Amino acid sequence: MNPKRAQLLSDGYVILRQVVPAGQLDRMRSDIETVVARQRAGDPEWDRTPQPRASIVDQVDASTIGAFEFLLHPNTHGVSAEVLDCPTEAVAASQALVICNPEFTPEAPPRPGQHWGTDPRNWHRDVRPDRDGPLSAHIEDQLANGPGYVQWNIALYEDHILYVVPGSHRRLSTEVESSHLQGDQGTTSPVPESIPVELGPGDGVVYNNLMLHWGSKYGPEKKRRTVHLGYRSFGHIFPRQQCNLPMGFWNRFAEGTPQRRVAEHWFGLFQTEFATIEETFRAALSGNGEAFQAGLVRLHPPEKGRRTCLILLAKHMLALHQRRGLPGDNDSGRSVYEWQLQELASHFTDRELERLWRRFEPIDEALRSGASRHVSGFLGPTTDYEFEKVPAGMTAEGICAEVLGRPQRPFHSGSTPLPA
Ligand SMILES: O=C(O)CCC(=O)C(=O)O
Ligand SMILES: [Fe+2]
Repeated sequence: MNPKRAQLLSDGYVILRQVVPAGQLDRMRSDIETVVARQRAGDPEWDRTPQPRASIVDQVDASTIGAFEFLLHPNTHGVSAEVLDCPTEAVAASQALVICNPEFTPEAPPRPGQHWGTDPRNWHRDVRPDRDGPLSAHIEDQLANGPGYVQWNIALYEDHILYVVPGSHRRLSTEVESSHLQGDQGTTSPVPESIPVELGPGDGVVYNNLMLHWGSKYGPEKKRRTVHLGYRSFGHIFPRQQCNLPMGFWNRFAEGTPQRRVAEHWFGLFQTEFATIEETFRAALSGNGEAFQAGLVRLHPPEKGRRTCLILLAKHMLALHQRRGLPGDNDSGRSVYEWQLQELASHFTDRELERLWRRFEPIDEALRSGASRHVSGFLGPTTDYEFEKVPAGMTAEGICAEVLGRPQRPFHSGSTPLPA
């Protein structure tokens, strides 16, 4: 195994020096400064936002396209493919932001689990149980197969803000961590065994965002321009990350250029996967077990961990069901994933979506405990979805039978056993 992948699998992150080659740093800084200036000019809230961010793809133009081209570089795209153990042709960028410092001293972040979600200045894993399912499902899948997504922080100026707990992506939080996080200010102070990721100008960290991490201190003291990227692999596992780049992102590159071809290919990877999702849902609708299995195998080739793919399909189904009846025409300002969901919803009639949803509903029900709460160390709002554990008795076979309209026996929901 290549050493970078080995380190990503064991520690959850790899620090790399000069991801932005020294000779390109000045140009990258100036392109990104233009991106940030544009985002700021277009957002009246920018100067009041404690964690200001800019969208690279939305803000580049022909003269600053270098900031977007950097996503195709061997040091970013190439290394992502290397650590994901995939050919570069099977890896696509899915996120491209710049994290900036606020120009004022913000108040302490709100407690985790607000109705709108959780501020990343609290310790967290990038997991939302309401949208992603329980953490242990993702850990199980990735222990068997490795991750299908990596995230990057690439510092254009020295940056020690991100803290991580090495190895925490391979397990649930320990009792020590949980009691720290539950304590007064526990989500905003260093967790035992955590370390700051120390990046010099141009350095980057590629990491598994299942790992416990923390955006420790956002303030005006130090300029922060940290490029925050995500890359997805295809044909390996079916991860929870979809394409957050804005719809039409490939159009930023001039027609006929090699960069344009790469970006179009990336969109093609996401579209091909979505076509498989559609076929899989259609197979469920018609009760065609063989076609359903074939779709699953394409989405998640290894058998081990396929239950996680089924849980995520239930999440996508929920999102589709919520979109039934909405118009699907306008793509301005939307991410590729939002566009794809709307597009897919429009391929089904309302009755079909209703029928499909009723097939997936028992899975959704079983993933809820019935009691709303927020567990520190997660993103998202307070919810009754299970944060950590997959309900006892929920197997891949059981889910398939349910979805194909041949339920075996009800799943046990919740994790509290009934008194004898
Ligand atoms: O500020 C950082 O580097 C961390 C941000 C983060 O964890 C997030 O946005 O989820
Ligand atoms: Fe995060």
